[in-house]
Amino acid sequence: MSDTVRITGVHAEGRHGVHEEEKTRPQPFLVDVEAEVEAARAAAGDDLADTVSYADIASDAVAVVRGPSVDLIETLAQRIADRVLARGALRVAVTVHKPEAPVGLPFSDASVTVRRDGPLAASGTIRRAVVALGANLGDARAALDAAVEAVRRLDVCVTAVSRYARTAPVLAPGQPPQPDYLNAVLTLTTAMSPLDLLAALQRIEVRLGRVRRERWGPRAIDLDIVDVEGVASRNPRLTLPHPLAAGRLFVLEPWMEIEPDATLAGSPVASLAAAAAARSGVCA
Ligand code: PH2
Ligand code: MG
Ligand code: MG
Repeated sequence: MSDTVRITGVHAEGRHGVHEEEKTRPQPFLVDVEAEVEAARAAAGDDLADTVSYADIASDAVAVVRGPSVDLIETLAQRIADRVLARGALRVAVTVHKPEAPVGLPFSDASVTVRRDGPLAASGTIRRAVVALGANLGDARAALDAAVEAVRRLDVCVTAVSRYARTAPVLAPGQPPQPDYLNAVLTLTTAMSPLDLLAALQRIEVRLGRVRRERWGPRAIDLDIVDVEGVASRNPRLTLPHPLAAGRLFVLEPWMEIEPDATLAGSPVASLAAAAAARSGVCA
């Protein structure tokens, strides 16, 4: 479920069209945009920084319409969609109207609508993803085994699974003690969208007995998407790369074992691991 930020009838003059005359004499274009966003955090905190501003969308539309001349309103709509997706929208629909197009017959409006998925919602491109597994309740080894098996049954190809490492729990200040974790990392390729992969991993967590009690509480199984090739997201439902992974040895070390040359947001995982180990006073 997501929310919609909508602005309609954004007006600007532009020089777009197939006919030579259209490239010199400006004519009006009107733009409607529907951006799918996750507005719950913005609404809870009353903070514009957590959503996409309709004013920014309007300035995207105006910039494209006033920008370089193109033949097609499809191209304008695509360019506006790209800009709105870059602002963090999950999906977008952009309609460009050209009410004074030189049609040569009476008409009231000509328009094109394009609908585009942002990287979190887009499926159909095969991408590599990194998933971190952790468990510290019950039979953790059996839980990791079952989770890996369940992931293999998704529409994915599991390309590597690390060894299982026993790790001390990383806790928030003041949190009561917890049993040690068993952690692992796996890599996979999939054409599922990152959001569909997230939903599938959450179903596996539920089937394996996960209950959500408290943040960072002990858990029967935890499956976190650490990284998806080519995707950066600040969406609260799925932030990519995982915002804490760069400092977590229990993710970096198993990951390095299966992908020694991996990078996370541009930094080699090996150097991140060395830095995290130095901070924790452990020899890497
Ligand atoms: N996961 C947490 C919090 N702390 N500590 C270890 N060692 N391993 C984890 O997987 C882990 C943690 C929240 O997901
Ligand atoms: Mg986690
Ligand atoms: Mg998790």
